[in-house]
Amino acid sequence: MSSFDELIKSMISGDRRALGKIITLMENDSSSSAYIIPRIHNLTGNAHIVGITGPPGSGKSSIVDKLVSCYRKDGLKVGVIAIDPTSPFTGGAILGDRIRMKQHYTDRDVFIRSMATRGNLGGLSEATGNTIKALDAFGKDVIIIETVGAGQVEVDIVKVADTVIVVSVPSMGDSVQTLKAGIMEIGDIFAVNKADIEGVEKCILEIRMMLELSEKKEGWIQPIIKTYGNKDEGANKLYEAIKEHNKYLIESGHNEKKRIIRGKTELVNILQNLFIRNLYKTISEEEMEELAKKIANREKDPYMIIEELIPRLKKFV
Ligand SMILES: Nc1nc2c(ncn2[C@@H]2O[C@H](COP(=O)(O)OP(=O)(O)OP(=O)(O)O)[C@@H](O)[C@H]2O)c(=O)[nH]1
Ligand SMILES: [Mg+2]
Repeated sequence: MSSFDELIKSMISGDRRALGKIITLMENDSSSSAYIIPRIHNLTGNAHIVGITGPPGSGKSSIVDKLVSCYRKDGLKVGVIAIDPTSPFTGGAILGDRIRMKQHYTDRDVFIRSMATRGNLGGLSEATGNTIKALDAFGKDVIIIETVGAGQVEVDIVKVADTVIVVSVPSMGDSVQTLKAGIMEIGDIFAVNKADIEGVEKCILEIRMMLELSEKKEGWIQPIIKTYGNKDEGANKLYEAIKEHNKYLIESGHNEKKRIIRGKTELVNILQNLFIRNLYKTISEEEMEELAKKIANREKDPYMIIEELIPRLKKFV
């Protein structure tokens, strides 16, 4: 039996250290994923995947901490993936998560994992997808993914999550406007956090107005819930709304549709990464630089170059 098989076996039997190792292996090296995923794929598809996104500092981790307590009260096993696009090297926000969720770090039925994006979106999606699979195969009932609402990542979350919570805070002013671009459509539930500070009703009104203008979800009215990340109040309502949304997904058959979208996303992500990796194996950084210079000084155009490169790229398409 290979050491990978041993590790997979240990993970399936509930060894948290093995789970951590497997996630690291898959994060660092795609060929590990190509070995591990086929051996765990059949054990996945049971967890409810919840995405939570919103501006930096809006209280996402504080809310996750409260939600984890709700799940644990019901005896459910929880996985948390905190994606940190802001500080790949300093680990600042990761440290913040550790402080925010510290009461759960010692709970054996809660597994918290932070991931830095390292500016690699495609890679992030592949790694996140594989981490979700590992947690799912490990037997987690729910997997919560926290991402800072910063561009593409928050829109991508919708492709991996069953239920998406969008967090906003009252004093955001213009930020509510920036939420508009794409984010209203992805939210299944809206949390107005820091509801203890002024302007909460105005914020709710603004969200409601924007929801009126955006595309409706068939058979689901997105609730707007006041939360207090620093107090227990509100978290229960949010928890109930998440359960309600899960019920709606199952009863309406949307769950199946989401699974198909997810399958497609997985395929595209893996293919994209495979292509990019092979591309860089085929063309050196120096050659890429030379080609880019030719485009810049109008010696050649990108399509012309690709035409020339195709014979070399053929072997992996
Ligand atoms: N007043 C008030 N402060 C809150 C509330 N919820 C969270 N905070 C505080 O807001 C700060 C940021 O909270 P986090 O939970 O770390 O926010 P986050 O969105 O996870 O932050 P990043 O992951 O860094 O984007 C912390 O100091 C919290 O204590 C709330 O409801 N009211
Ligand atoms: Mg956080």
